[in-house]
Amino acid sequence: MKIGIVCYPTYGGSGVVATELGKALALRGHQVHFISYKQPARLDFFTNNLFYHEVYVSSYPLFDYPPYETTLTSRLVDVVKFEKLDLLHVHYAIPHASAAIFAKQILAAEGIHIPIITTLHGTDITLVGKDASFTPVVTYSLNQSDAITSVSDSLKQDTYKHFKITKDIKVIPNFIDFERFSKKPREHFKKALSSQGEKLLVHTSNFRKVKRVEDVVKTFGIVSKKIPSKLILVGDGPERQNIEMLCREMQLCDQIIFLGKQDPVEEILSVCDLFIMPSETESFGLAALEAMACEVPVISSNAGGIPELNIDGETGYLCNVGDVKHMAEKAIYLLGNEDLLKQFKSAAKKRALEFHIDRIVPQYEVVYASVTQNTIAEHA
Ligand code: GMT
Repeated sequence: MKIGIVCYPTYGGSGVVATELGKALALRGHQVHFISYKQPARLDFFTNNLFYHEVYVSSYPLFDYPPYETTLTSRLVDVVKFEKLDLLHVHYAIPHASAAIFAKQILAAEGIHIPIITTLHGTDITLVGKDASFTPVVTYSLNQSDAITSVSDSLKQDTYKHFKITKDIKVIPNFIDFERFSKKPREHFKKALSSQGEKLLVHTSNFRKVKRVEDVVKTFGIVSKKIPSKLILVGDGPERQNIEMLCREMQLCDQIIFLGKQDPVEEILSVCDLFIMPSETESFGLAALEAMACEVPVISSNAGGIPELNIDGETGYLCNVGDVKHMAEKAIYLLGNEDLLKQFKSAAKKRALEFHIDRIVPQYEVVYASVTQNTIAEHA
């Protein structure tokens, strides 16, 4: 099949999932065309069936706000026609779904039928999308999509709650590539981070408010009083400076290591003992899945779709949002019991295997087949 993928090119979860999906589809023999304003961060190799089409946005001085959606729509029309795409798969509703639906209508006027699949990732519904100023556009573009998928059942229910959706939403969870995300023997690295054999707690995120990184630090503040430990913070974003200030106020600077944005996150996860994800909302929790694949159990909030991944008392623990005392209690309990920790580490990996890329990607192919049936019959 010839598949167009529209996504954000940045390190955000939706862009990562879209790019990894495109790469996997290309390996499975499809021709994949990425369409975005920058080359996606994870698009680190090309083959003869993997393409990237850049969207250029005009900087004409009249435009206080660059008309990205209009330019994207035009580019979609162009790529669909020139490359003879079979379908467009857009990731993150805003503004990708509405741009795709407009492109579909333009193409329909020229007698070209292009099916649109919209995948909902989280904040496009739970934070940004439910802002009333987006409601009519998001509702219309979802209802006009030929198929809608969401990364968890929780996000599916949120979508029905916040928008009048008349279509079925198919849940296809995030997935993980075990060739990259698996525990690597990195003893020298472990020694460098925990020279005295301290336990290593880790958090990776884009340091946005919704991630509640301050709860990670507060939890660690309690844990470090009982368990010799260090906290590794991976990633960067708007809250980074506030978090640095908090570490200073709590006099934890010696025990907290800020690594900033890191590509080989699997190398870091491989030497860690416990992942902390206290998010306010989280549609799935891809970062937790990456940790679990590297045999790191997870202490998380019970927000959104996280309980569909992290199993309380088996792969980690679930706590109410903001309950740092409970999170710390559970962390101390687990880190203080070597046998239990070992058991949780292997349970985390076993659970992650259920989201193996080879199990999940074919579910998207089934959706593609269902929306292209008529088109392919027409072409035949
Ligand atoms: O984590 C983020 O805030 C980025 C965001 C995105 O859409 O780029 O991630 C969302 O999509 C990921 C991939 O489907 C999910 O694993 C994340 O849980 C989700 N984030 C939130 O819901 C906050």
